[in-house]
Amino acid sequence: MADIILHHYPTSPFAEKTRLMLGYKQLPWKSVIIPSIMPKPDVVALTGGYRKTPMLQIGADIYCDTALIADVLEHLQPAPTLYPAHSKGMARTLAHWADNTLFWAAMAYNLQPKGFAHMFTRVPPEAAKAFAEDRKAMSLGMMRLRPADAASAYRSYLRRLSDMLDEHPFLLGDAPCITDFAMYHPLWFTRVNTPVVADIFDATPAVLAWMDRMAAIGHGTMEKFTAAEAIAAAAAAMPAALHDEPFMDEHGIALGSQVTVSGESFGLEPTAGELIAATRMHYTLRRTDERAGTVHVHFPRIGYQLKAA
Ligand SMILES: N[C@@H](CCC(=O)N[C@@H](CS)C(=O)NCC(=O)O)C(=O)O
Repeated sequence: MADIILHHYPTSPFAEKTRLMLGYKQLPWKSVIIPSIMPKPDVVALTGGYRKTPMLQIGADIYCDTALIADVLEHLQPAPTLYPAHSKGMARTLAHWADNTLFWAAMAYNLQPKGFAHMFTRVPPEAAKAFAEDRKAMSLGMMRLRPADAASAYRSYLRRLSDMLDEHPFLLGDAPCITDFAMYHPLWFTRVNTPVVADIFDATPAVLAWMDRMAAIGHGTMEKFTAAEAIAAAAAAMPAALHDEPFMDEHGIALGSQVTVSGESFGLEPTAGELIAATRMHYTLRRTDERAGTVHVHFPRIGYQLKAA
């Protein structure tokens, strides 16, 4: 199999979710560090527009969104599973809640002025300003929680997580599953990137102990790789054969049409290409880039809009 290449940056919570899943599955990976704000020409050469972090590349296949990346890793290495048979519906549903509701409450709390100032202390003021402006543009039209409301919500969510840990070491049982990885990363951000506001954990020591167990999973075996090497790897590879799953049309858009796929909120940059698969859970677009050659870009259906170009 071609190398697993993760395009990410150290402080990204969704990247931490993915690094830990790679560690959990003991899948060796190559690390390409990408910018945290636009422009990201090397990312866009591969994705065709999608700019969120992280993104996973295997040869000429590009996987956007950590919900899809989790499915890809599960397929490559089924054990240990992210989706235990007895709770897979619940595990995915709770993970989706964590990646959305918990994530935004935690981030509004983390990036309150005190947290933001801590994160950017060693960075020139222009860089902090550029980061704030990039994220403001990404969240146009989104309802953002004010820090005080975020603090109350986050505190309640932490108590609920603590209750879930009363009877077992991980959220849904004796081993971590997709719910643990999705609930962990926004809390990791508080602890590691904005420790000045991490006293919110004082009331829930069971959550801190669970976070220690999650951190102990580690990131597995990683090797550094450059963006140029990753783009050359895409150019040298053929996209993998598509899975033999039926085409499911919900939009009246035929296979072979030129389409765009974009996020529903936060970072709406579209990827354009030919729709070559639309399965129960995923879309695949074929596109050709000057540097990366022909690539297949994959998205989950949930959270993304498919439109005729
Ligand atoms: N639903 C996406 C969310 C990804 C996301 O929002 N990532 C943040 C960083 S953790 C991001 O893209 N920030 C802007 C950027 O990195 O350009 C996923 O699961 O991958």
